[in-house]
Amino acid sequence: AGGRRPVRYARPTLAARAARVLRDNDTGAVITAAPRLYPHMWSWDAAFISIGLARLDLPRAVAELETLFKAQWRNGMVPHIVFTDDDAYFPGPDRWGTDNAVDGPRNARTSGICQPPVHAIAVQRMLEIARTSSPQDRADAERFARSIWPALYSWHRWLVEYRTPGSSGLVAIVHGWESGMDNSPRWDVPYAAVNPGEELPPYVRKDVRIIGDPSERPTDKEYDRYLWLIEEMRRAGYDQKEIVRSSSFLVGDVFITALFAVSCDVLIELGTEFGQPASQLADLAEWASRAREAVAASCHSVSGMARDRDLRANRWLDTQTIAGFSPLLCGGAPDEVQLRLLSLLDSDRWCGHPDLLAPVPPSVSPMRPGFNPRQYWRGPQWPVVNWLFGWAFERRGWHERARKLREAGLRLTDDGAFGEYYEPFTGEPLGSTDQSWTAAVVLDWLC
Ligand code: 9WN
Repeated sequence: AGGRRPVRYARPTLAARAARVLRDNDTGAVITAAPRLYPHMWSWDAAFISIGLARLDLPRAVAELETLFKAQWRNGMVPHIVFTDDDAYFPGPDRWGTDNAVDGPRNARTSGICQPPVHAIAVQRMLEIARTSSPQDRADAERFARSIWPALYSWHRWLVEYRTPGSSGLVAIVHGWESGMDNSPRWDVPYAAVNPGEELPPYVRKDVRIIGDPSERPTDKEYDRYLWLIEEMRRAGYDQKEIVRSSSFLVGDVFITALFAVSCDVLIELGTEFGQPASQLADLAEWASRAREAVAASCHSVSGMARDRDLRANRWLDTQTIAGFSPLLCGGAPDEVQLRLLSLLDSDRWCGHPDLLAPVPPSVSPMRPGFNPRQYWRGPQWPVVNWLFGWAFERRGWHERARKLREAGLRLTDDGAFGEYYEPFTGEPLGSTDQSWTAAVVLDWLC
């Protein structure tokens, strides 16, 4: 499959280019998720960015996560966007209307929802990196891991207290944006029940003006629903209990639940090392085990794939996407299910598909109806998702599998464009280029 793209950078050059992307996207205050499309700080992007930055400039990496956590809501939520003054992105802070939210932060303008809890993972990775670089980095990273721990704990507690409703044990989302996989077919059924009211205030999208080919982005119909959910939350004054009680979208997200389980484990490791309160460590252990059980209980009896659950309609969502492999991230599924998932991941339905440029798992299997190789979370490969599986496999002791994913990720991104996502067959970078988190994971793979 080689040679379909004109440029393949050698590794040192690729690393230098990745470093430059992070430097160029630094406004001085934050590192934006991408230069034009995303001129703000995104929650899970910031976590990955800090991992990449830890190699280049540890104090800058620390500052990035500190900025994010300074915008943490007083109830513990880490907001999905911390806004800069740039107004090139829609919806901006005025449309979110969180300024007067009871639990909102005082010193930052933010969105009113969250994103996947990968921050503990980032802190631990930063620490590992700093320990191999210099005594100064090591001391700074240890100080940081100790000081950020209570904020990470309260973020996890928020997910349990406000976002684990009902008996499924899955962490629930109230907007597809919270999943980080905005328009994944995972959400098609629950979104079909979201009916934008007449009162939806008019709006103009800015993303499609920046991305030359609008078909790489979600549709207008999808955007109406995204905006309608914001409208509902605004009206509820961002009162979480009320939103979970009444919003038209409430889905147990199995991918977030798996990340939550493993992030709780990581937080326990950090907390044990840095002498955090035993009662909080015990909470985390209980949360991790409940989350793991929920992920295992979601697995389909035939395919083994983990499933999201529509908590409004009370039914499993059988759409098969990359999120179906969630049990591989956190463990806890029966061995036999895990083996089935691993062989499915290797099969021609996923990473073993003969036409892939690089064996990186696509967001949706190329063999599924509805697979679209160019549209956002409906088919393209996302380097960060590949990083997460590689990181988890390494942690689980599956070194050879982790190495293969790393190599595949580097093959996909060696064009040096740092695409937001990639067309799986041609390797064409799609969406934004110079995307910060892509540059960050490439740096982590290379070093
Ligand atoms: C909405 C920033 C973010 C990522 C998400 C990705 C995309 C935003 C958008 O960009 O979402 O949050 O406007 O499309 O889906 O995962 O964090 O990179």
